Amino acid sequence: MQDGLRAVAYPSIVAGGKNACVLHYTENTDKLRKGDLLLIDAGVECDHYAADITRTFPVSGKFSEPQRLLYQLVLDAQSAALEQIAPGIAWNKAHEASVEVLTKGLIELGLLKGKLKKLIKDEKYKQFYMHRIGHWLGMDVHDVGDYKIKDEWRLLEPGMVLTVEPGLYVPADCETVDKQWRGIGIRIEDDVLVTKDGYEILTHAVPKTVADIEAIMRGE
Ligand SMILES: [Mn+2]
Repeated sequence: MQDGLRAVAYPSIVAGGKNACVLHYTENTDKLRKGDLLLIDAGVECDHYAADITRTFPVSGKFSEPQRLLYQLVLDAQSAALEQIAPGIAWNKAHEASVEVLTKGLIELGLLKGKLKKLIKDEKYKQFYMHRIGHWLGMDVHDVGDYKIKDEWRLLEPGMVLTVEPGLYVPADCETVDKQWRGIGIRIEDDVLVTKDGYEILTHAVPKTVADIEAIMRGE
């Protein structure tokens, strides 16, 4: 271990298949099955600062069509959220952007039925996306710091570090959606620094597009 890398920042989550739908699954004892996705949420501390990274990738190297469609949707939601990271933008904007993209995509794919605005207002997306976009990151993985000041969402400032981690989790027993979607859990999480002009993804070196993940799984 190189100097400065001291310990894991939190218990790793290594969740194959439907275990990825259990948000804090840390038993990490199940067998991985061909055709399933594997979600790994893991980070080490470096010079006492925590990292918190999640990637989801196919065990056998290639996404199935339903897995790819949901994965791309989560990635699109993350891109939309990242567009809301800049000084002066309220903390909740990234979350709202992720909710809008995910809800719209879930309608298009047929997992949710109804009008976008109403589904968002009624929080129907929460059956598949039940956590928020992220948290402050620093010397602790869920670092100290207010998210609201006097009832107003805090504005981002240069030097702040946060995670951007949308996800979709379709319970294995979810009878309101077509069978092909059930038991798929996906999260994509990067660590992001707010800069003077926008943001920098500190974890950019870890592949996350469908093409890059399938290439690395082929050993390229
Ligand atoms: Mn996190």
